[in-house]
Amino acid sequence: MILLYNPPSSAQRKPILPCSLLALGALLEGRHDYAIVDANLLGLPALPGDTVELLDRRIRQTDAAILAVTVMPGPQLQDAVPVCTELKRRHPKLTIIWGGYFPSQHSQTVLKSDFVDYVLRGHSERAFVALLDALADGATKQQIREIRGVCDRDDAGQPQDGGMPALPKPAELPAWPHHRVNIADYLRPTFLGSRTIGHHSSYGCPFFCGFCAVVNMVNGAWVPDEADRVAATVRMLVEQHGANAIEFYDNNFFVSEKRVRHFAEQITDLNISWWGEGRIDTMWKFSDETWQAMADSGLRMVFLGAESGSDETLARMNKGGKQTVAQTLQMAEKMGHYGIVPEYSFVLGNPPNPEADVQSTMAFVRKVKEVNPDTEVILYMYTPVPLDGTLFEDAKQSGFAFPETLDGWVSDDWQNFAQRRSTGLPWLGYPVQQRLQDFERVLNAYHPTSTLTHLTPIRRKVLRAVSAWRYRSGFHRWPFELRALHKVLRYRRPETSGF
Ligand code: B12
Ligand code: SF4
Repeated sequence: MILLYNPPSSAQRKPILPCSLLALGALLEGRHDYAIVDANLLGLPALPGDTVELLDRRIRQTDAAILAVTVMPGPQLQDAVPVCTELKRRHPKLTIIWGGYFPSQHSQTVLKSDFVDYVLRGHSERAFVALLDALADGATKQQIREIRGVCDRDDAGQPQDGGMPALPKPAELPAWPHHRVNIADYLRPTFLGSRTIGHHSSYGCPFFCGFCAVVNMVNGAWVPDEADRVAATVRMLVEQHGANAIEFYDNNFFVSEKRVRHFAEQITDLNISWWGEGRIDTMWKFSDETWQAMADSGLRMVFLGAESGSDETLARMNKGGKQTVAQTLQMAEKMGHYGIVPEYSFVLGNPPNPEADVQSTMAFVRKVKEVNPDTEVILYMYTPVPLDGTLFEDAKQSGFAFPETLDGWVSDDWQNFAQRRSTGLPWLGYPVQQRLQDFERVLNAYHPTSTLTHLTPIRRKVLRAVSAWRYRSGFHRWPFELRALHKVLRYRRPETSGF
């Protein structure tokens, strides 16, 4: 028996469909005996003590020999480290395998800890099956090492890098085994609909933005599932499970206009809402017919990397050289025309001059709001990912270095870092961070967004009236009155929202 484990990924939300584990499970069906264990269903907060007992019980009940864990940086890592340490102590023969974004980027650091036996890097469902087959067949260490993507330790205990496996093509993979989970557990109320569920329809992204963790997972490759198959899955989720809204977690759902248009046309009759992530310069080229088809099919909001209010910074971020701030403004206007909310994400505080960067982007955000006040604005602090030849080099020159052990990664400072809330980055003084938070508070009070469906028109007017002098004068500091108002009206998006 193989247990596929999803550590707690959010302290505040209803559980999100564990897509990573469903993608792995799809290839195990009929081949290996497995079960999905999702700590997010335990009720909150699920502490490492609770999840150890949950897994310990399941291991004993099923006589499991393998525990495969999906690990994102942040809370999942914070659970996975103590939980796997303890389970290895209790079950020394249990083989522990880690995969997902964190171990893909930091495989060597993970393997310095002896409780993880194997790390699989990248989109590794095929490599995972090959490893399980090899373990079941009693393969030698050397044979296992030949499977691309599998990282382990050599005889001297030194971590070995197995490289990235070839990117599987979703169109050639079996459908996800949705029957392995109780879909009703994952239907959540969001602004999109009362029964929202997630899906994922492509791997990778053809771009190379210098701050993005996707780049070294896929190296510029983008492989989609077919529009027909994606539409059929959505139809199944709606008709069989009562979903009325879909969130697409693809890194870049909108790469192919043809695929998007075809998909949109296929789901229009379902009368649902949907959301996905895209690029401004790509979608800018979509025809009016495609925009109309997307709007008609229920596209309510698109998460777009606006990133910065300066063309120079966009170029330094390697946004592809085609996206400009002028285009960002025009896009906000265009989307307003189609009734689709732009959800603009900005990456601020970039080295080498974070102060100026924050300042210019804050000014630009105000312009965006003038063009389309419904625009959602998400402000992230620049958080380096290990990507050579990019902003990461500037970060390293400022004295930045990743922790070299898992214990380092689970410390409070690095947890904040992983969740893009760090105040301890060498190039970033705390005042910059504070200034940004104060600005966000004023901005969201003056322009409460349309996705905050609980805010009545009267409450919106109150928020605007109270914050108007700050917004107009640009004095955002010490917004105590807005902090108090937030407690009553909950007008800000949760701190951890967005991906
Ligand atoms: C949905 C999602 C979430 C959900 C939780 C999902 C869950 N598992 O419960 C929520 C909203 C809670 C979330 C939160 C966060 N997320 Co998130 N999230 C995503 C998102 C959009 C989709 C993940 C997904 O389901 N993908 C679909 C599956 C099929 O792909 P996959 O996960 O990559 O899995 C494949 C491989 O990685 C691998 N694999 C994965 N796990 C395993 C395990 C084993 C054993 C093996 C062999 C292989 C394997 O094989 C899979 C199949 O190919 C991704 C972006 C993306 N498109 O992937 C970001 C992403 C993973 N998140 C990210 C981040 C930063 C966060 C946060 C830290 C953000 C924050 N501000 O706090 C938080 C905290 C994370 C945590 N709580 O631990 C980053 C990670 C960046 C990085 N530096 O590594 C990503 C890449 C977004 C981005 N572009 O920056 N997230
Ligand atoms: S377009 Fe988005 S997903 Fe693609 S590399 Fe840039 S930030 Fe990453």
